[in-house]
Amino acid sequence: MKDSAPQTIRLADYTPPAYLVDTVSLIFRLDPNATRVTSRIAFRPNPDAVTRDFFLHGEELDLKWARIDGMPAEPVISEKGLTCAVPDAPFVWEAEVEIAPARNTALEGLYMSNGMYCTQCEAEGFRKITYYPDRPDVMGIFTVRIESDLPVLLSNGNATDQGNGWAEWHDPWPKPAYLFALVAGELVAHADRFTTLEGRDVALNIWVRPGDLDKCAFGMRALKSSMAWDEATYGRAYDLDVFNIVAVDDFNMGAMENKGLNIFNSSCVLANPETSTDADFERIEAIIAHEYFHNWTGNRITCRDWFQLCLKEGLTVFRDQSFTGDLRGHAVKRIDDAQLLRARQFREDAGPLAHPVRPASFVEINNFYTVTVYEKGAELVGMLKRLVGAEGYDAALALYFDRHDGQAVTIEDWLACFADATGRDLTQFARWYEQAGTPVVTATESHADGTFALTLRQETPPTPGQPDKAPVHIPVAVGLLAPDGTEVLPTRVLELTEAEQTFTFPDLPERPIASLLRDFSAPVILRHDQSPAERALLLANDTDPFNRWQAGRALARAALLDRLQHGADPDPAFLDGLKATLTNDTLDPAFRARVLTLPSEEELTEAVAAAGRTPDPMQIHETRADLRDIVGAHLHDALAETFAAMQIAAPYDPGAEQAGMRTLGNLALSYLTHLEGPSRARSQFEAARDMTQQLGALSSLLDIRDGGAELARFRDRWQDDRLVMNKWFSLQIARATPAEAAPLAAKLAQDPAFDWKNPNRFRSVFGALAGHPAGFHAPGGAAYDLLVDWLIRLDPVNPQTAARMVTAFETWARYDADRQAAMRHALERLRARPDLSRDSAEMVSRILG
Ligand code: B3K
Ligand code: ZN
Repeated sequence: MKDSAPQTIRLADYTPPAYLVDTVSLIFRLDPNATRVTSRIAFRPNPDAVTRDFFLHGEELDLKWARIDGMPAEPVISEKGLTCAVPDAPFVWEAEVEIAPARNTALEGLYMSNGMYCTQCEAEGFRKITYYPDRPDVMGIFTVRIESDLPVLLSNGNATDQGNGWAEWHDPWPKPAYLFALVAGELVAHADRFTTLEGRDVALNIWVRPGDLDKCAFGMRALKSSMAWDEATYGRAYDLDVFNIVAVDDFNMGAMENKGLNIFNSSCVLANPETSTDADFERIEAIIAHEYFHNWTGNRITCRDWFQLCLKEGLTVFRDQSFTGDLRGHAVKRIDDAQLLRARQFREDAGPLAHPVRPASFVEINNFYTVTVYEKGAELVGMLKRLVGAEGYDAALALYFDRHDGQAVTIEDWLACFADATGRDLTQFARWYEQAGTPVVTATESHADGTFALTLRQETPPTPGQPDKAPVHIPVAVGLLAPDGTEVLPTRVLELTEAEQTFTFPDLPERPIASLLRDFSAPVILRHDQSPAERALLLANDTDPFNRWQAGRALARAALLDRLQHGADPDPAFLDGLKATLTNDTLDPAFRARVLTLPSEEELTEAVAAAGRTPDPMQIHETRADLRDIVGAHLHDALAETFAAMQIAAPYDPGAEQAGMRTLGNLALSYLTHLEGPSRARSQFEAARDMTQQLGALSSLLDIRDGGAELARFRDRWQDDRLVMNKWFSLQIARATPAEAAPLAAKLAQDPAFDWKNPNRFRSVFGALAGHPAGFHAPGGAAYDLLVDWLIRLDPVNPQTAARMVTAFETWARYDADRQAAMRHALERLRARPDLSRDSAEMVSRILG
């Protein structure tokens, strides 16, 4: 059903619910086309309510009957839900609705995937299951009965009883409806157990289709590490007798933290060395941790309303980042997180979709599960920790868990815990949650009479709806090095709160070299002019590994930009710095690989646009390729030695040590293949014992327009493995030449294995195309038209996934007039669809402005 006029929901309009829920009993009689859902809900008036208007959300439901305290009710039904006259006292609502999971292609609510029933309720999917106050500040205790012939019937909480064709579940913890889940199917479990620090014996299961049992061991290990970590680090123990994870093939995002019953996109939980890369393993470990950590940050303490989404997401991302850092090393993790933030969040912040970490309004909340809410949200937690110190952070979190357990709260409540636990005034810090845009911090230095002075200026550019910005509270971690490379001032956190401030450092007879924004202490763009020699010195000597990498990055960016503008050859300081890093065996291979990877085309595009020029995607692509070959030639012998040194004889292990070696080995291979041709890559492909090596080799071959035969063999070998086949689709597009990318995507979209209704498969083609800047923006605009053709097809079937992919166009304004016109034209074509979803309509109109 279509909305006549999509409504804007505003944070400022929040009102408490009129009625609260004590208990909910649901009975599901499952049927693909006619599932019956009976609900029995105990309501009571909310003492804090401002109205007594009773409203239950409900969409696409066929109401069979409704009763209040046993008497027939007469609700008034609209597209959005129902209203009804109800007592001004506690009462019991009962109703039965019919829904059709098999026809639910949007994958929101109760739907089917490969014959299995599953649910996705966050944010507002529960209203497609039954009539209910579907808002996170209404928390109830759920009891669920499932009736079906399928052998495995799961819901939240603990299993209480079961028989032939039915099962009952009870979740003792009050929760909002978005955390409800149900799964029914022919599933098998990889089972294990965990004993909590409170002595609770918990049954752990990863439920999969029978053929996938050999891909569960790693996920189980990650789950147990996550449980132990949350106990050791945050003092948080698990609180039910069972923890179930289910793998589902058709899923709009990564995974979902439903209480006691996490549902995962199969690509985010299933792994084994033959089919999964090191990057897959690391991502799976992090997502399992993330969903598990939500049990406390999200479930036990939830959000008052969806504007507070970062309260659970920013914090939970921060927690999963710390977990990965503890397991795999903080330096490399910080580099990866900063790169993701810069590549994707800075881009969002700089364009028409910019919004605050806590948005003030939305049309479709699913459009706000963004890098800004998640990753910038996590950065805000990190900054708080840096400002109050590790002990202050622990005290604030202890207070948060103690004070708000069982509640649905706000960012104000969260910040109050920090203020109360540490005595710090966070009034100005709160601006980070309200103000969109990436602050630009400009640093200038002077040195006189033994005193070094550092002046920091901050400015946040205007963003849609926010023309004027106020200064934010920025922790800038700083260290100083002497010209011989020794550290003369260890890290200290400066607090930049004004538009401009000068910090002085006495007793420095020699002018020091400043290492600023160590550990990427704030999500800002730092402008700090340093000479190539100073940067090379930092690359070689900085004690802060992040800034060591950053110095190399700055050199690489400068080399690329100089070449782009003036055709200049790279500064020898850059090439020598890379060589010194590559050959320094005392450095972790994973770290060396980060330094040796040139900035992406996307990063360069951003840099060109930020300098006020119009990026030419083709020129950027070619310049980067040129520089890659120059670097490769300069480092040739070292690369060959490194490649040899990174070969591993031991059996595959997905841990950081081996993974780092394979990353560096594959990077060396890619440089070498460009220089020497296909033979090394071909041998690696032949000998590969794991997917990381196989894909690394194939990628290098495709990069030099070779590897056709290997690609065909890869397909033959993996045609029955849907997750590996996603890689087959995406890799060829990612490695295609700019001119070939769109035609190849068009061709692959006609492949019999291209199941476009499966979000993973859709993204494996069109996400890959959108992620290939020179291919997506190749002259003529074929990629724009192709993507829009497919979005027009996908939108009525799965609005959420379609709307997400519209972000491919968010950067249109930074390109030349022809590309702008072509992108606008493509978007107008989408906008003109008579039945465009609310999801995509909101995205298109925000992007076009
Ligand atoms: N909370 C879910 C995301 C739900 C997205 C709804 N469109 C996964 C996560 O962040 O853990
Ligand atoms: Zn989350």
